[in-house]
Amino acid sequence: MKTHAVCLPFDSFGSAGASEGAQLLFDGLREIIADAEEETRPCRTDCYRQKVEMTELSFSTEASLSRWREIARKAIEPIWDKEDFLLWLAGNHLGVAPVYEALGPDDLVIQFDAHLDIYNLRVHATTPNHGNFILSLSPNRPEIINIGHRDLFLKPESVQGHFAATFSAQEIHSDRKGVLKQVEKLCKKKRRIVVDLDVDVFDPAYFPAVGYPLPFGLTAAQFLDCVSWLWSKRVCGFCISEFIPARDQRELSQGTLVWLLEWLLLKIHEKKQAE
Ligand SMILES: [Mn+2]
Repeated sequence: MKTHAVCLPFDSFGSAGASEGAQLLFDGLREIIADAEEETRPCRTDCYRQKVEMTELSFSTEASLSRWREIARKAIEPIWDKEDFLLWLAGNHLGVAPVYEALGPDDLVIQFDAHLDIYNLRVHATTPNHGNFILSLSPNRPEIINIGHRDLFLKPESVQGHFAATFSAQEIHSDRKGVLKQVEKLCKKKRRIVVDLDVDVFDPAYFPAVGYPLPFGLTAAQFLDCVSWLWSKRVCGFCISEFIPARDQRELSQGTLVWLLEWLLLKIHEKKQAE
């Protein structure tokens, strides 16, 4: 089993500057892989040597930009056909829509996001963007669970039907284990699971490099605990989006994500080696 890292530096229709985030993470991953290849002493990173393939998608022409969703989806399907792991580094959250579209109703996306991306209020655009893209997905889409939102606008009846369940950051703060037990139940009958991290789920104190920071978010440690709890063989993909390096402070956010990438590679490959 290999990991295929795909960089989709797309940040049209929301969070301009997030494409640089996708590229910076991709460069960080390249360095991680190069270090693993060059290491001569026994090391945990041995488990992912020769196991990571990297692809950068580009939308430098008008024709390719107009077909971005289709191009992105076509990059995903062969990876899952081989039952490899998909690591999707996107610009804004809309750039993760093709991953949702490559999944079906038997699958589940567990998204960590400060926002419930179904905003259709007066001030919001009606065409697909990074804050409403869930509304633009086909009916054949996977079930979605949100963890970590801080929404103060949407009525429960507006949320129902779009999400299998939503768990606010406040619920994580007050009863993380209780939330995770409920999520575990929802995972049970699902064929494949994708973890989708919109980095604004983090509290801005831990992760300032986002376009739309909201307070009272998750700590990096809480996020890591949630992902560890949810991890299983059925997790076939991990997405990261909305990282805007220009807003970072002392490379705090960048450091968090690069460490997370190394942790993920071990999570994906170390167990496989031991089995
Ligand atoms: Mn968000």
